[in-house]
Parts: sequence; C-alpha cells; structure tokens
Amino acid sequence: MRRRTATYAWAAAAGAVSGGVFLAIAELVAVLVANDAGPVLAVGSFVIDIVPRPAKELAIQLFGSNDKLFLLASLGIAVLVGAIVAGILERLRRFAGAGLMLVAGVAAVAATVTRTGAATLAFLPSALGALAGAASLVLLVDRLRAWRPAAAAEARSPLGRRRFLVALAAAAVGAAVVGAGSLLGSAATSSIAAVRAALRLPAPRSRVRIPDGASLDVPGISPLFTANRDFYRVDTALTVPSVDPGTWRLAIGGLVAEPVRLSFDDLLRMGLHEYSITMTCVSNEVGGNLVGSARWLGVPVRDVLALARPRRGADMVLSRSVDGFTASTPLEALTDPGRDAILAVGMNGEPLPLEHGFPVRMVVPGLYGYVSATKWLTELKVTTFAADQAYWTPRGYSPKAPIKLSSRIDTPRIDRAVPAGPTTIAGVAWAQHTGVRSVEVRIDGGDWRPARLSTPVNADTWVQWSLPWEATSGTHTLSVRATDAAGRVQEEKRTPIAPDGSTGWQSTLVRVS
Ligand SMILES: Nc1nc2c(c(=O)[nH]1)N[C@H]1C(S)=C(S)[C@@H](COP(=O)(O)O)O[C@H]1N2
Ligand SMILES: [Mo]
Repeated sequence: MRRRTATYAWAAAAGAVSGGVFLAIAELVAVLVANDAGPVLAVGSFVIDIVPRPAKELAIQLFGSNDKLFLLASLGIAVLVGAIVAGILERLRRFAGAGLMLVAGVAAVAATVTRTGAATLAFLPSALGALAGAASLVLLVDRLRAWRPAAAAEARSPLGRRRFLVALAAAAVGAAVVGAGSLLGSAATSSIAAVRAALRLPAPRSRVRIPDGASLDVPGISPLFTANRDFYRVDTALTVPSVDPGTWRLAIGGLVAEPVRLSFDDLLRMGLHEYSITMTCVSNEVGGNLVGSARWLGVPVRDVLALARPRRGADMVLSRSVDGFTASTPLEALTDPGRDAILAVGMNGEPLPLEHGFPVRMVVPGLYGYVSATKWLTELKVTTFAADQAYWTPRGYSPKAPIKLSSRIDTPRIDRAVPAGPTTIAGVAWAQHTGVRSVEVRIDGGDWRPARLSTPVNADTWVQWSLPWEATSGTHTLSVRATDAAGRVQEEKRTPIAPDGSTGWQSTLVRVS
C-alpha cells in the first residue's frame, strides 16, 4: 500500500513538472513570436471577463488592489491541481494524463485567440506549450513505470530510479529557467507598452491635408491609410526590442563637424509635423501585401543632421537600430529639402507601435524599407558607401534601392467568385516621391482601359483606382499597370525581389458565376 502511494506521489510530481514545462514553453513562445499571447494572461483575462460581477466585487473587497494577484494565485493552484491529476491519470493509463494536458491546451488556445486584437500567431504559445507538457508527461511517467512497475512481483531497478529522477530534475530545472527568462522578457515588454500607452505626443505644427476624393468607396479596396494593426511588419528582430523613451538617445556622428546626442524630448522639441507616406518592402512580390500607408508624425531628418553638420565627402547615412540592424541611405535623399525623410514618433494618431519601431524610426519616401526605414533607431552615422555596408548589402541586396513603380488589384479576388453583372475592379498604385499619373486595366488581353484614380494626397502616398466592369460568367484574366508622373510605364518584365525589388504586371484570374 505504501509503495503504491509513493508511486502515485512520484506520478503527481511528474504531472506538476510537466505542467511547468507547458507554461514555460508557452510563455517563451509568447514572448518570442506572439507578443504576449501567453496562456497565463489570456486565461486570466478570460476569467476576469466571465466571473459574475458580485464575485468580482467580493474579490476586490477582500483583496483590494491585490485582486489580480489573487486571481493569478488561484489560477496557479488550479493549474497545479490539474497537472497533478494529469500525472496520476497518466500513471493509471498511458496517454490519459497527456490527453488531459492537450485538452487544457485547446482550452487555453480558445481563451487566447478569442481575445480582442489577438495576433495571428496567438494560438501558437498554448498549442506548443501543451504539446511540450504532454510529451514531458509521457516521457517521465514511462520512466517511472520502468522504475516502479505495477506488478508487485517485478523488481525495481536502481538504474530506473536514477533515470527517472534525472529526467524529472532536468525537466523541472529547464522549466524554471525558461519560465523565469520568459517572464523577465514579457515584463520588459509590458512595462514599455505601459510607458507607450501613457505617452502623449505634442500636437503637430502642420497636418496632412486630405483632399476631397482621396478615398474611393469600393468594397474590398485597400483603405487610403492602413490601420496600424493591419500594417505589414518586416524585421529581423526575434523579439520586439523594448526601448524606453526616457533613456533613449540618438547619436549623430561619423563624418560630421560636431557629433550630437539627442534625447526623446530634444527630438520632440524640434517640432513635429504630420506626413502621409506609403512604405514598401523590397520583398513585396507583384500583387503582394508588404506595402502600407500611414500618417506619420515626425521631425525632418535634414533638421537633425543639420545640428551635426555633415562634412564634405560623405554620401551615405548608416542608420542603426538597438538590435544591430542597419540601413544605408544616400545622404542626399535625407538632406534634400524636396523629400520628406523623417524620424517618425507617431503612426496614424498614436505613438509608434512597439513592432513598428517605438519610440523612433526613420521613414523615407521613395526608398524601400531595408535601405531607409530603420526601426528602434539609435544612431545615424554619416559615412560613405565606400566605407560602410548595411545589414542586407552583403546578403545579396543593393546598397541603394528606390521603390519601383507598381500597382495592385485588390478586388475582385482570385479566391472569391463574383456574380455576373455590374461590378468594380479596384486597387492601389504607388510611385513614391514621383506620383502616379494613370492606371490601366486589361481584361482578357483586350485593350488597356484607363481606371479612375482617387485624388492623390501627395506624390508619396499610393492612390486608389477603380474601373466599372460588366462581368460575364466564366473565367477572366485581369491585369493592371501604372504610369508615373514622369511618364514611365510600369515594367512588364517579371524580375525577382533580389537584389532591388520585383517588377512585372499583376495578372489575376476571376471566376464569374
Ligand atoms: N531595426 C530594424 N528596422 C527595420 C528592419 C529590421 O529588420 N530591423 N526591416 C526594414 C524593412 S526590410 C522594412 S520593409 C521596414 C518594415 O517596417 P514595418 O515593419 O513597420 O512595416 O522596416 C525596416 N526597418
Ligand atoms: Mo523590407
């Protein structure tokens, strides 16, 4: 009898440790890829949402401002009890406890993905955590079984004991280390998120004027400005850097008469203006979605560079991120009074989102992001293309890369059949810093037909275009091409994204029913 009790106590320990593995892996994945979509906070928030008001009020009465702590402690106890039950179940029957753990994982995934504003990868932390926890449980209890077989007649092996204890200790230490690391990581992110939420940017000295007719009212077309949460994100950062604007400094040095260091307040005091700029990634394939428009709040880079006075002979600015990423931008593009190259602190009416470079990033109209749009900016080094290389240069991309004129069909979409009859073909076109003059559409290899354009906000912002179409049933091919304000027609020949951006006309198939 005592022997059985001890066996189940070890099984309970294996369950508790595997529960720890579940949480540690889930929180790690949450910090790495899913921006705080960890199961602990998600399930906690879920409980807060479903607990009836009287219970909530009672908790606040009993625990005051420690009510959240109480909630987390209760959750912790619930997880521990669940994990112990899973351990005992697993000892009773192989895979029974692991199954329970996977069910808990499914519940945690459900709690996470149903949160408002959940990221696309929000399911991943709980899913991977549950798999890791279940695997750990099966492994540990298998070893326990080898050490303490069910039949009393079978001998216990001292080797089995050792193997079980070593595995149990390794899993426990691993979970503790990974869990503590993830908590530290997410605490850093969430404290910066709180700083950002409390930040009030000064009002801009000038605002973008949005002309009448700047937006076309067509279902399925890209909005004139891309919402921050829909804005594409491209970077090499495994975790979103946490940069505190209170301690942030921008160093401007290199080939300058006077090196300068600016604080966030110094930058704000230079005066903010609002700019409308469409950004594009060099990795955007023809018809792709690595492009987006925003109203940015920022300070002209030329004003900042002027403080340090670049020396003759310099032809490049190497901008550096806190995470080591660098971009090479022609000095001339940053000092040109006719080009709105900015250090941006605001995006669509908010401080920059953390993923988009909080607190300060660069945005340069007309240059691909990898040669201009450094996020989490920390240094501007005035230098030469001969002396310095940016992150992507030795990796097969051009040191200089102006954005190529391009156009995209947003609607109709290849994956959604259109009913026969009158419909509208529509999309966007961009030629930053030059402007779009016209967009043409071709249906089934017929004549190019001119589309109607929205009134441009400026040359740096994409335009929307639309063309009415009397759709007849069957399958049709739609193609689009743009012409820029300088009269250049979008390149027909398809080229890949490396080394300096794709070209080609987008063609898409539509089914009309
Ligand atoms: N620190 C840092 N900044 C970066 C990058 C990066 O990898 N790290 N990627 C660049 C690239 S390739 C692009 S296209 C834009 C994308 O900006 P977004 O993520 O805000 O859309 O950021 C640029 N700035
Ligand atoms: Mo990019």
